[in-house]
Amino acid sequence: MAVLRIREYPDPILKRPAEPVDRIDDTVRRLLDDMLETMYRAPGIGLAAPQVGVSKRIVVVDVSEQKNAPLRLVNPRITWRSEILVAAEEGCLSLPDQYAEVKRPEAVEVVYLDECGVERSLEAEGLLARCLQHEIDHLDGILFIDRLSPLKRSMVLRRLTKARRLRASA
Ligand code: GNR
Ligand code: NI
Repeated sequence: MAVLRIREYPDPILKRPAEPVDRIDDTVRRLLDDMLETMYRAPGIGLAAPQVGVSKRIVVVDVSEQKNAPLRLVNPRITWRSEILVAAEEGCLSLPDQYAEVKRPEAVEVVYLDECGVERSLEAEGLLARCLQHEIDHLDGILFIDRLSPLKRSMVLRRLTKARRLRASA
């Protein structure tokens, strides 16, 4: 397994809609494992392939306390969303150290292919539902800042620029 380099805003790959996977082979399975290792190392609770420079519809997630419940999702899609929205703080490995409240459906159903190419579905709420929506957004070229008001979005981007300036001068 390998730790991959995480692409950060404004890398153009993060804006591009990712391509569906047409065949789940060893290359895809190796990428899933490398993405899990990269996510655990970061550390993060989810990672989408465009974040490691691969424009394919591939996601990994693990919201467990003990980091022992990896989920591997290929071609995931949301097939149901609750009408109730909840706001909660989100961060993104592609916008390091930046956090903001994002409003999203409280619960979703996601249909996807597992690492063997078997179609599965899962219903999620709470942090798992939030993380799945955040990752599937990445596959559509959407970052959490795109779901903020223009004012909040520019505040986050200013903070990011400032943090980078400080880091560069340290
Ligand atoms: O590690 C992450 N934490 C997180 C917290 C709240 C909502 C979504 C996330 S996903 C993020 C990792 C990441 O950037 N995935 O794309
Ligand atoms: Ni993210």
